[in-house]
Amino acid sequence: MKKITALALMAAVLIALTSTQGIAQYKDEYTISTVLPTPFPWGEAAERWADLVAERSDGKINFKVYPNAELVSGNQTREFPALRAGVIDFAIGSTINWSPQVPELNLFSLPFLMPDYQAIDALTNGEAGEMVFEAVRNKGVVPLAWGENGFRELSNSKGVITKPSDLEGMKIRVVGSPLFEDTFNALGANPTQMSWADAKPALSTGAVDGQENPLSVFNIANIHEVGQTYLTRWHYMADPLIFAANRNIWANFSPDDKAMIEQAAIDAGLWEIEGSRAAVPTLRETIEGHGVTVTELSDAQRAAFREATMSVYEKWTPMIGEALVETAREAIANR
Ligand code: X2X
Repeated sequence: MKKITALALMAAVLIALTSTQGIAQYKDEYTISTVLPTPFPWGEAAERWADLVAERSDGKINFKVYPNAELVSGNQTREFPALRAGVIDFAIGSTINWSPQVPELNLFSLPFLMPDYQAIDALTNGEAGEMVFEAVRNKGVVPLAWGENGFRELSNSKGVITKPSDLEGMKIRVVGSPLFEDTFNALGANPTQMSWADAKPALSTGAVDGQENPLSVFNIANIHEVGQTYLTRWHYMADPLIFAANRNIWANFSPDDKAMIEQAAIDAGLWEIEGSRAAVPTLRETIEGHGVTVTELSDAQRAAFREATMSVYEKWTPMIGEALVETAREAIANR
């Protein structure tokens, strides 16, 4: 009798201990949402994260990647709310797609703010990056690490673009935040917002004349096949990717597993950033090999685009936050 009571007590203590430490119950599978699948760098980053977590947990924690924003029926700007609500456990999201819910993420979309990779790194690895992560946290999602979709370049089916007036009246597919509509309106173009799932069909029917995406996306999605034979490398903005977790899912992991999952995200992110940057020269050659006219802008030509989009800064700086934009500018100036 006494033995049974002692055993029952021990069992009760064990249950209490495991639940306060949050290691009571792990799910059989955790979802990771992405917009792009493999072999896009974004999809590769997610697979890498899943592999590292499986390996480092000896198979105990199982992540499964759901690309094409399929957990939100392809509607990529609904990914963040779904992650916050727990419809999705983890995600690697573009700052563009999450910016409708986290206005601070529009920082990276300010046209011609970041001239080079060092500028991106100065933001993500510095105080500005911390401020952005804090904003994500305040919206109820746990940010873990950075990745990168890449500098977004402009393609179209009509002709070479070297100056704002070349964009006059052109129908351009844009994504996510209304900031993009302001940028393209400022340039005299005719922007149309649509999801990535709708972009290629719209390009192939000629419903739109152009689009903007990193070279990796242009090449892997074979955008040259839908009449996009002119590409201008204007590097007007780059969208970092954020590895993140649902808050309740995150709270349920033990401290050791949290540290492991976060480190795996950091490692997968660094690997992806390095790989996608290194691929750019080859991508450029491949795209030219497909008969696409690739135009590089001089600094003076870029300055003309920058000048033409200054109104975007005026309108969006208050929404992003004066302090954040200032911190970012300083970090870029001192990079
Ligand atoms: O929709 C796009 O253009 C894409 C795939 O680059 C993003 O999700 C931001």
